Amino acid sequence: MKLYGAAYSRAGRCVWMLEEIGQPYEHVGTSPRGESRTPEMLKLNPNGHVPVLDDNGYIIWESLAINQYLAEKTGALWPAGVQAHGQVAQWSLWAMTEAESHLVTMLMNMMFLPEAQRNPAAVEQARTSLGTPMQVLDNHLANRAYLLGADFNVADLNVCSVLGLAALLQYDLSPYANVSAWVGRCMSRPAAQRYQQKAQEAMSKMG
Ligand SMILES: N[C@@H](CCC(=O)N[C@@H](CS)C(=O)NCC(=O)O)C(=O)O
Repeated sequence: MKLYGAAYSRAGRCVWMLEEIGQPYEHVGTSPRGESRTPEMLKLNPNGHVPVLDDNGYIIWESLAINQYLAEKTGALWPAGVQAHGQVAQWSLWAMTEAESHLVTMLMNMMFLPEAQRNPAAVEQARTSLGTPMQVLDNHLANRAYLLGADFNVADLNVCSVLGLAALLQYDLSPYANVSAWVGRCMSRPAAQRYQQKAQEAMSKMG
């Protein structure tokens, strides 16, 4: 099992999953700043993005699909039953389509773009738009500890790791008390702590 992608990038989501599984894996900290577009990397992922997982010659990309594959393959954090699998896909796709784009807009315009190109109005628009999916999640978590019920599984890992950007952006979770408590439960897991440590180390090496 070989994972490509720096732990501070979206590859961190898969680092967290691999840490949960607890089997040995090789981690190549490919930087998303150019290294993901070398001819060798483009052969693995023609999109030029990380993460990419090479499982003994089987190549898969897209962070949340990698995690779902790893869960099903190993049985770790993989709930039983076809309906539960549907819920895993539902929440993973929801995180990507309903929440991530707003977070990325905020990230670009608050941190990544050169200051002259940043658009504060886009940040405010994204912040407002993010409120809708956050309220959906908060309502869902009102009467359950985790997305599918009593147990943490790959759906939680996927959604929580996408929403991890919110912490980086100092997005205020306090209006969403159920989300805030759930994030606390997810992030206090030893594997999540190891992932965060790796992401911070990789970020500090980046300078
Ligand atoms: N939807 C993809 C997005 C992957 C993605 O955009 N990765 C970024 C790093 S966070 C990347 O590799 N960027 C480098 C580039 O586009 O050149 C996933 O979740 O895996």
